[in-house]
Amino acid sequence: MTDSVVHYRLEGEIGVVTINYPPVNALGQGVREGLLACLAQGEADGAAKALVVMAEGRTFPAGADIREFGKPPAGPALPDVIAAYERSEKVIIAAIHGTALGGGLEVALGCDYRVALASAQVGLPEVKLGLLPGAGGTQRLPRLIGAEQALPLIVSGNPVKAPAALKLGILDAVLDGDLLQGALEFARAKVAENAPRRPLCDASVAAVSDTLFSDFEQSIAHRQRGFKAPFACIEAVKAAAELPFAQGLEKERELFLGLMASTESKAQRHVFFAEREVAKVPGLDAKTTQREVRSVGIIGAGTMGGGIAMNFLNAGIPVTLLEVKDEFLSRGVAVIRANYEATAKKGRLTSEQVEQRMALLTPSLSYDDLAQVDVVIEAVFENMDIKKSVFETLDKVCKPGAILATNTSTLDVNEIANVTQRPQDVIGLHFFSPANVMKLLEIVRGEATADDVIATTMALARRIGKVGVLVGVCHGFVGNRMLHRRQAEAMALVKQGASPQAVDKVLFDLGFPMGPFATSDLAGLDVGYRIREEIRKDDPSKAPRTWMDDLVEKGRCGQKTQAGVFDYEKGNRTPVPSADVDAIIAAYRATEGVTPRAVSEDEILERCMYVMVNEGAKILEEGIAMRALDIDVIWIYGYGFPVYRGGVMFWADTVGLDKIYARICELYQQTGEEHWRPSAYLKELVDAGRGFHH
Ligand code: T1G
Repeated sequence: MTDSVVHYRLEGEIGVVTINYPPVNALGQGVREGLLACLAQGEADGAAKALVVMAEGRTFPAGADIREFGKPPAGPALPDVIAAYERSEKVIIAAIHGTALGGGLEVALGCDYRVALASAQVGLPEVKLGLLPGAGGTQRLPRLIGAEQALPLIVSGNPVKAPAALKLGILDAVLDGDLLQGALEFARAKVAENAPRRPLCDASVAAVSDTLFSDFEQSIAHRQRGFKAPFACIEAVKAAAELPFAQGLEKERELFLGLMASTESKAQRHVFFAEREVAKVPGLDAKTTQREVRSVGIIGAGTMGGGIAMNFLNAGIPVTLLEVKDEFLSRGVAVIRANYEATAKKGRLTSEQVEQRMALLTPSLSYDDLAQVDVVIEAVFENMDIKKSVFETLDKVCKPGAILATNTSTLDVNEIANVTQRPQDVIGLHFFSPANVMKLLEIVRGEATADDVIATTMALARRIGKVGVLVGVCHGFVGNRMLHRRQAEAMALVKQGASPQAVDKVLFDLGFPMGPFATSDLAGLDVGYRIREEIRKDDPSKAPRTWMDDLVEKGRCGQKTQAGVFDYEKGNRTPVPSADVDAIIAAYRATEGVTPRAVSEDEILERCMYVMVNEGAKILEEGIAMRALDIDVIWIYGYGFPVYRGGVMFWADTVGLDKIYARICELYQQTGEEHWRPSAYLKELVDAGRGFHH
């Protein structure tokens, strides 16, 4: 008999059902079975006047066991377990600690009362997995707190802290001290006052305004563009308001099964696990020691340096911020303070939190101030000579064992490491702009980088709220190497006849927050122009002039000049196609001897996306990324790839690698261009009838 993961015992006159299924007491098959068995024990126990349901370990159940999804369903089904608790003759109290999420909260809603520790949180995050609460949550929560209050919780999927949950009416009491003792006391009081059972299935949803659901749907339409689950959540809550409980449950089930089978949910569930998998480095022993990080030095107080500094200040880690000139340093510090004050104005920081952060920041004009820091991150101009001289100095100044990191976005980390006597301590920490906002951190391991440096920086990424992904050294590492391919293809499409707005529309419709040209306008066209001019100084053929250079030389630098590839009205970030730009492109085509042709949306999508899939496959072949899921996570957290498509490589699997491979071979045949040379790994997968993820 396998040791049950749910136990029953009598505490005085109260029966206690306790779940013990690490790590998060997920409601797997064994737990569901155990809950029914222990309910039967409690109901048969004459000495038990009421029952308490709780869990050991970190948390009350954090949801259904998502590792079971996609496998043949094994009974008992969670809705049936919850119904059994709801139908019980005995009063049942859920005692919550940790995070009662999804099915966990749904189990608690099947109980008559709910109490929780003040530190607990409750929520229905299913929508983040492309699902909806599928065990009665969309029907019981509106009956408990009303549809108007239930809607935002279910559609956002965000948890609420215990005190707020008490105010909403989800909880009946918030306890201090020992949960079990508090729950037993609460249960005894309910027994003493002969408190009634409160099955939510017998309640009805309080009347709502006629336009509640349509108004709410309108309010999320923009942000939830392309997602399915949020709109299904609204439909389910609407059913709760309009149908009897049993029929509402049926509607919820129908919607849930539809979502479960959807590509969108499979993609979002893939991302849920992938963003946790990336932290696990194959071959790096989980017990690898880490170096202590108590303080950080950052070189460069510009946009990147300042943004990087904020991540550490937010995590309570002291930062020494070094610049070469006082004027740059003061401006950098002022920008950091201004960012915090803007956040405080939105109510997301208190003024004392702003001061706490600023107190951890030490501006400096001398490398000597970095002598004792544990990690240094340089964020100076993207020029190899400058970076080398910075690392030569760091090598002399920093204490032994200090980790020396470069924020370069494309340069060779090995070349930088080799100017020091300690290449094993050198690593790349590639932040994405704006560095205090974007969650992705590409962690670039050099040939000599030591394992404990990798382990330390991967842990540090989590500590500052980043999703750290380990990558190897090549031009552009993983994200930018694929991005450069897409940008080059987008430029080629425009040269051949597509308009910039047509290219942007295709990628916007796929789900990117904006297309490649609107993105360039946001970043500033002059950024790329300066890099190309640098390259052209050595060898013009390496960066041939394009219509983009003409734009910059005419002062069209993007949003910041209200004119770039597109026009922008003052104070408005909406890109407007420009006749001037069309003329510049036409003139460019003429000088290149190109007669423009019609370019279909399919061709735009295939060429912009398949070139990235092919590059991603080559990146895997070369070992620059460890797994396809690492590339997926990079594109979702670094470039806003739609999470409901799972990442570039997951999306490729849904399109079909055979179809993609055939098109790549065609394009290689037509153009002979290196970036269309089919990846050998991609061919191997296609020949084996596999995808990147299976
Ligand atoms: N099922 C299975 N494993 C889970 C899990 C779950 N629900 N939640 C977490 N894990 C694993 C996770 O993969 C990791 O494993 C370990 O636990 C620690 O997680 C019917 C259908 C609870 C806030 O969406 O939000 O209920 O990597 O690293 O940062 O309506 O996990 O160690 O092997 O994230 O402290 C709804 C998902 C499910 C909650 C803890 N519930 N989990 O965060 O640790 S659908 C959720 C979380 C559902 C019902 C529907 C977080 C956490 P490993 P972790 P953490």
